[in-house]
Amino acid sequence: MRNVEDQLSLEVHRTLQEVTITDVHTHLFPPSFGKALLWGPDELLTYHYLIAELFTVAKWDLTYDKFWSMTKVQQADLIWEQLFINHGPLSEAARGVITTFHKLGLETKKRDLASIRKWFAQQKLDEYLPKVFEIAKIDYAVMTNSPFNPKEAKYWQEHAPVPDCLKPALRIDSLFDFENWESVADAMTTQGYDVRSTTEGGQVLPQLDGKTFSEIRRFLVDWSKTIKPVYFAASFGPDFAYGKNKPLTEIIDHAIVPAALELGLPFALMIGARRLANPGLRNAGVTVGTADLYCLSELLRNHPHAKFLVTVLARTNQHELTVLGRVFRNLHIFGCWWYCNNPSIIDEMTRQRLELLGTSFTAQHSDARVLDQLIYKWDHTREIISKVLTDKYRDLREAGWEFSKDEIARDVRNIFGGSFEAFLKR
Ligand code: HDL
Ligand code: ZN
Repeated sequence: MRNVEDQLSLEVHRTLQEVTITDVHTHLFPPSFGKALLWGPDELLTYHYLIAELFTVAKWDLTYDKFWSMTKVQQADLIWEQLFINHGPLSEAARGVITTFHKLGLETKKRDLASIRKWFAQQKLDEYLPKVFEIAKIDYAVMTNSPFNPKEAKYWQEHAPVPDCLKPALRIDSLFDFENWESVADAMTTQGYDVRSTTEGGQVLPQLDGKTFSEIRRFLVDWSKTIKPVYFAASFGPDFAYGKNKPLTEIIDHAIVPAALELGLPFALMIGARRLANPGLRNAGVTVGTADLYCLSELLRNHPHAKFLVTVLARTNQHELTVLGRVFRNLHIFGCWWYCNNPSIIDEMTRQRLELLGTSFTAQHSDARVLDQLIYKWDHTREIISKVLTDKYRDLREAGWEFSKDEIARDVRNIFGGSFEAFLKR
C-alpha cells in the first residue's frame, strides 16, 4: 500500500514540476520599458513585502524618511543584515529570495551578498529574462499596464517592443479614484476624450451622463487597440460597493462592461486592499479588509454575458468567493493574492477550490514585481499544490476511480492556465 501511495505522490510531484504555467497577473514590464522592469538582488531585497518586514525588527530610530532617503543598495544591505543574518529568513518573501538565488545556482549557504551581486552584474537582461522564464516554466506572464501613467503610455505610443512571453492588461484603477477625479479626468481630456466632471459638496466627481460614459468607453477601446490587453483590471478596497456607490456602479455598467463586451475581454476585479493604511510605508503600507461580496454577486447577476476574473485579498472572503465561482458561470476566480500568497493559506484555499470547483479556477498568480521573483513564487507554489493534489487524487482513487498520468497532467495544466484560457475563449 505504501509504495502505491509513494508512486502517486511522486507522479503528482513530477507533474507539478513539469507543467508549463501561465502567470495571469504580474507587475513585470518589457526590457524596452527601461527601468520599469525590476530585476537583480537589490530589487529582490527591497521588495515592498520585505520593507514592511524590516520595520517589524528595526530600531525605533530608523524612521521611514531615513529609510526612503537611503540608496537602493543601502536599503538592500540593511534588509539582508536584519532579515537574513540577524533573524532567520523564515517569512515567505525572505525564503523566496534564498530560493531564487539557489535555483539560479548561486552558493547561498556562504551568505556572500557581494559575490551574488557580482554574478548578477555579469547577466545580460535580454538573455537573463528568457532564462528566468525557463527556470520558472512560464509560457507567458500578464503585465499590469496603466494608460494613466504618462511614462508608460509613451512606451506604448512609441511601440516599444514587447516579447511574446509578456502580455498586457489594461489597469484602470484610476477610473474609480474619485478622491482625485479632477486629475483622472484631465488625463483623459488631454488625450482627446470629452470626459466631464461635476462638483458635489466641494468634491470634483465624474458627470454621470451618456457623453462621459461613451467617452470613457472610447478611451478603453482605443487603448485596447493600442496595447491589445488580455483583460481590463482594477483593484478595490474592502469598501467595494457595486450597486451602492453610484459613480462606481454607473462607470462599470455604462462604460467598462460595454467596452469589455465590444472587445470580448474579461474585467478583472481585485478586491480588499486597504491602501495607505500606513502611508509612511508607501506601497508596503497596505493592509487588508473583508469586503461585502454581495456587491460582487449583484455585478455578476446584472451582467450575465460579461466575463469577470476575481481575486480577493481577505482570507475571510475566500470561501464566499469560491461559492460565487460555483454559482456564476461568468466568474473565474484566480490566485492566492498578496497576503494570501503563503503556504498555509495557499494550501487551505486550493483544497477549498478543488472541493467546490474541480479544476474550474486558476490556482495562483505570482504578482511578481521583480523579474527573478517568478523563480521562487512558482517553485513554492508547485511544492504546496503538489501535496494538495496528491491528497485529492488519493481520495479519488479510494472512491473507486482510476486516472492516467496524462489526466493528472491535464487537470494540473487546467488550474495553472488551462481553465483561464478556456474561460477567455468561452
Ligand atoms: O494592486 C495590485 O495589483 C497588488 O498586487 C499590488 O500591486 C501589491 O503591491 C502587490 O504587489 N501585491 O503582491
Ligand atoms: Zn498585483
